[in-house]
Amino acid sequence: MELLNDEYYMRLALQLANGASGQTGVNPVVGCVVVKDGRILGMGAHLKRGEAHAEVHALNMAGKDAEGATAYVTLEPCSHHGRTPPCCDRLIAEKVARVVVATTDPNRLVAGQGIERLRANGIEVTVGLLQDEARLQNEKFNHHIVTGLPFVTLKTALTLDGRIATRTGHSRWITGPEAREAVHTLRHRNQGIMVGIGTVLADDPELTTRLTVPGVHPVRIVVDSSLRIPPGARVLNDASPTILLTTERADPAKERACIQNPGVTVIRCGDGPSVDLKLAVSELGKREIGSILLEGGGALNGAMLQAGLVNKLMLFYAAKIVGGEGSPSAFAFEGPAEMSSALELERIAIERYGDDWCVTGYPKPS
Ligand code: AOF
Ligand code: ZN
Repeated sequence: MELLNDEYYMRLALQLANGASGQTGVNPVVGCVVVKDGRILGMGAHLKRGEAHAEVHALNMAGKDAEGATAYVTLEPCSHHGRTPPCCDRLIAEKVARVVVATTDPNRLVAGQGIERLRANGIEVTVGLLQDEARLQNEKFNHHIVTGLPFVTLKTALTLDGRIATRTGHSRWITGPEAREAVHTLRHRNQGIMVGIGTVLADDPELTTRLTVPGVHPVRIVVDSSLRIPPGARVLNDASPTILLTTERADPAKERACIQNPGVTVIRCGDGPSVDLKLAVSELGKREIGSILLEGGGALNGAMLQAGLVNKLMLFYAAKIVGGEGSPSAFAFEGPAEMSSALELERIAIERYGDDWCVTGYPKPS
């Protein structure tokens, strides 16, 4: 009976966390539910980096009644002084009797110490309930906190024959409105959105989040090895930030012109003819961009895949075939000689969006 109850409340905590997805920056999403005698006393979610953690919101709501209660938390309560005081100390101070944790915190400043401290103070702790869901929910945070690199999700719309445009370059639209709306949700859920200069030159996109409900805009990241971006490009001329990734070879005068626009940053990555993508991604990670939606053309997608910098793929297939000898493919890279060396995906999921399908997968480690 207790296990069933536990699962019910942990699911609720996961839902609370999910509601804040996309608005916590490099921080995880976390939900907390405080329960006593079959009654929910407090609920909370971490809503913004630098502001209260989930446990604090839920305990504030529960007030004095938290004594003797059970707290359900989707992530191990923190034990460190970060931007806010440790949550485990607060749970101890409120005399909570039991804490149910979905998964441990991979942040090395916590990493099991939160659980240890709760136990050392006589609190019963259960760990691992709905762990897989909880880990998946924070896959971006888990990657960034451990590697210092952003979690890169490659997203593309493509025809069944793997093309992203017709032989004339025409591409509007491959997928229908439902899939395109889903992409705007993905933009909201990533801190950065990355494209190649080819996309900017061809479409002059805004690269913002346009949803039926308001969303958070990601930082626009343009890979532009020789700063070919035109001064009038939309991504340079609105209030949202844009990062241009270029090389040491780019003309300093062009850089000066670009950074005249407020919100524009230029990062030089390597002195080769094209941007050193490994270096670029690590620079972005250092600037606390913990997640990137890669919406490249075939060349950038291919280069990022080849460099092993893609963590997840979301491929929106339309039931269309365009053929054409030169029509651009979603992945332009040399590719292996043997089928046995193809890049394989694992943990595949397929979802339907209107008339289209999204195939999600993760590159198999080679
Ligand atoms: C929790 N509950 O709701 C969250 C936790 O800089 P701070 O103070 O926001 O701390 C961020 C770190 O705290 C983050 O890297 C992760 O380890 C943990 N996040 N922990 O107990 C929460 N958001
Ligand atoms: Zn905390």
